[in-house]
Amino acid sequence: MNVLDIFKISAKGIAILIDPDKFTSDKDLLRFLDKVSFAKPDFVFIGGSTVSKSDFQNCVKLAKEKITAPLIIFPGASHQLSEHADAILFLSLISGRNPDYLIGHHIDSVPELEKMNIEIISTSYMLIEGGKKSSVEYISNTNPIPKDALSIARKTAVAGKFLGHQIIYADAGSGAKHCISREMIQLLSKVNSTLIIGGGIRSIEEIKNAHEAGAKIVVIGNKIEEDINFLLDISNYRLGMSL
Ligand code: 1GP
Repeated sequence: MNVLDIFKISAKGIAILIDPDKFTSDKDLLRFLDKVSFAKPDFVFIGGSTVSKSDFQNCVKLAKEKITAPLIIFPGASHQLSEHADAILFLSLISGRNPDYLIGHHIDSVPELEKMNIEIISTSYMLIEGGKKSSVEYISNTNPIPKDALSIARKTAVAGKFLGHQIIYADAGSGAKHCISREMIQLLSKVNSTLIIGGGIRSIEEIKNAHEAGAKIVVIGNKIEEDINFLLDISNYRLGMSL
C-alpha cells in the first residue's frame, strides 16, 4: 500500500518529526532513533529549515535501519532528498506568496527526484500563526495566515484542493507557542479529509483534541526533543486507542 493510501485510512495517526539539524553526532541521533522506534509511531517525518544535504541523507539512511514506520521527507529545501525514504511531501507553501516555495524549489528538485523511486505526495502546506515567528516564516520570507482568519484559511485550502493537491498540512510552525485551534482544524478537515496538523503540540490532550477535531495525522517534533519521556506517553496513548 502506498503512503497516501495509508494516510487516507489513518485514524488518529501520529508522526514524529526528526530535524537532523538538532543532533551533533551520529551517536546522539542513533540513540534518539532507538527511542522513536520504541514508541512505534505511524509515520516518521524528516526535514528542517536549514539542514545540509549530507546531514539530511545521513539521517534518512540511519532512520531506515532503525525504524519500520514509513519514512517521509518533509523538505525545507530542494536538496533534502533521499532514495531511502518512502515518500516525500511535495509541499507548496500556499499560505505565502514566495514563488520559490510555491514552485521554485520543486523545479530544482526534479532532476534528482526523477532518478528516485519514491512516492510523491502533492501537499498544500499552510502556515498558521502560532504566537511566535517560526523558522519557516523567516526562511521563506512569508507571512502565516492569522490564527483567527478562518475564512482565509478555508479559501486557501480549497484553492489548494482545486490545484490538485492530495493532502493539506496545516502547521503552526516548529516550537509554536500555541497550536492550531480546534475550530480551524474542523474547518480544514471538511475541505480535505486527509489533514495533517502540527506545530506547538506538547501534550496528549492537544493530540487528542486535534484528532477529535478531524486531523488524520498529528505531527510532534520539539516536545520529544525537550522531553524524551513524552514518547512513552505517545506509546500509551496509542495502546489506549487500540483497546
Ligand atoms: C513543525 O509541525 C512541525 O513543522 C512540528 O512542530 O516541533 O512544534 O512539534 P513542533
